Amino acid sequence: MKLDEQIITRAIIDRFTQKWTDYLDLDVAVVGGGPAGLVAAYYLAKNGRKVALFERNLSVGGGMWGGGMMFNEIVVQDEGKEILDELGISTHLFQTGYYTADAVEAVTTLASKACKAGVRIFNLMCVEDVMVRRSDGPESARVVGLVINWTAVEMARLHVDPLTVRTRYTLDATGHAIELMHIIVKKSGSKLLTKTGDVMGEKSLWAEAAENSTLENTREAFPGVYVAGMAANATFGSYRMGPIFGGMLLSGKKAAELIAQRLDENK
Ligand code: 48F
Repeated sequence: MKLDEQIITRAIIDRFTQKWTDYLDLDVAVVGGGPAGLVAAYYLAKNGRKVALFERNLSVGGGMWGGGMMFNEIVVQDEGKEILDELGISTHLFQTGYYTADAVEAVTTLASKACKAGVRIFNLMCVEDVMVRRSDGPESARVVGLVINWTAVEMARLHVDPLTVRTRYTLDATGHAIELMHIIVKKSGSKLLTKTGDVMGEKSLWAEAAENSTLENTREAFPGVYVAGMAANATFGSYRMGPIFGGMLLSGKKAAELIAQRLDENK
């Protein structure tokens, strides 16, 4: 078969443009494609919501590829195993209450499930700002959109203006960096829904306390913006957990349930 480079080029540009324009107005924008963001996006899309996930890196998976210290195995507890079972990711009992999974199988399966459920993943794009609107209603300020640019622009420090997407809800799943929360505090002049009104910051490693608090901290942290995964603990001032991933998976699922409920209430 003869191949025409012009057709290949046109196919890529046309299809990407279509994908991008179809996803400029979202039910949920997930920022960060680590385990928490991927799980949340998967459950929301499976539930019929229009979800885009923005990931700064070339690949999604965040900190899950490397397991612990580049030993590419992850550990989950009983509750986390249930989510891996549901997704069809193989787990192996290590000893009572502790299971392992291959980190590469976990990331690739999760990413594949998310795509097939309808999540549009935009990799190589970073969220560099938010759009906040004020009203006289109960939520005086609310995030209504995200400001997006290519990672390459960010890395090269080029002066290139970004583009935007509109979204009903946003999930900050940016991990330890909690990038959206910092941007909101710095730029909106509003307080977060934390005890101090500010980003409370992450504490040192304590697996058990951190895993338990991740779920409690998975909630709305600013009107319209939820936090999940490590971002939840870092926002609300709890511990890091190290290479145990049950909390990340459960947090993603809980964030999806909470946001779906809000979308239903505000139909
Ligand atoms: O760090 P990450 O894996 O977050 P997570 O889902 O999971 C944390 C664990 O990996 C591990 C842990 C628990 O076992 O402590 O660290 O909470 O994934 C966060 C993703 O967000 C992307 C980043 O590249 C990474 O893949 N990210 C961060 N900021 C932005 C972003 C941004 N502004 N725009 C787009 N992507």
